[in-house]
Amino acid sequence: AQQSGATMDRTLVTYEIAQDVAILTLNRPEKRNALSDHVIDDLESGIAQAQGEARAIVICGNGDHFSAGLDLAEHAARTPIEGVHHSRHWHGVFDKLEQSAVPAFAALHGAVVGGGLELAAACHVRVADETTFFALPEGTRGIFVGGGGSVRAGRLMGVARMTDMMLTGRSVDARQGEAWNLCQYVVPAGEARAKALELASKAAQNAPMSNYAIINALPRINDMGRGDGFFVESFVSAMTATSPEAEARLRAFLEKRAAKVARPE
Ligand code: 1HE
Repeated sequence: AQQSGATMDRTLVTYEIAQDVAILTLNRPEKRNALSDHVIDDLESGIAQAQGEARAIVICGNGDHFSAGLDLAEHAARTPIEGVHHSRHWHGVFDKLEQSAVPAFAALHGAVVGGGLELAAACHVRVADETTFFALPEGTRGIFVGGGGSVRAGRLMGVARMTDMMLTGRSVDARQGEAWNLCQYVVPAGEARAKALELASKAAQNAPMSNYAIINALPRINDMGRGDGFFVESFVSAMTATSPEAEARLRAFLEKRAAKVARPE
């Protein structure tokens, strides 16, 4: 399954794996990659498949936009309790991504809107190209976030900015998004996927235990009080440092066989 370039077509989310990185591409460009139930199901199975065979994930979108968010055509038909289950299902799928065994890198361009931003926020690193714009138009549509946005996007940018975005429906460009912590990188138009792949390939070479600790321990510790955080950190630290892989990597550095930390480019 790890063959370079091996592909497996899903209808609405394509899956390919190359050099240990699974690339999940939202593939519904005619509807601007709106997240229908079908898209969420395909995303779920792609995330599950990546757990077994990839060391990092890249999520990107086909066409001119990353994602227009919730499929508004499907939304209208739900009863209140169906709406609760729908939202909880998104939570489950996005949790699988955020609490994945391997890190996820979002490659963003064009609209990163509503549920599209919630999906991006469940990834660990976001790379936006200059065409990217972020928005939370839920207020103008008469609805609310339901894909974990009030928790994840709110923690990323802060509740005041998120409140403003939801009340006014304003769009935030890539640079502003970077300043607001909605993305960690801004690259020229058309280069987000390549940059995300480069970063994912780099992260894929880390010790799996370190990557697991980074993506699973950090958000949990962030939700804890200081004392609990320090306590949990000491255990995660001791567990990772005594793994055989850590010992080999530390020895490699001391024997001058490992790369030094590079100066910023
Ligand atoms: C859609 C959707 C959608 C496009 N659901 N069909 N999201 C929104 O409120 C964003 C709504 N979409 C837009 O504002 C624009 O489509 C875009 C700025 C993203 C892109 O504009 P553009 O000019 O490239 O495309 P378009 O012509 O508006 O859309 C092309 C087609 O996609 C068109 O369908 P067609 O049959 O007329 O060709 C659109 O109707 C369709 N389309 N976006 C369904 N979102 C778990 S809670 C999460 C809550 C939310 O995500 S709220 C945010 C919803």
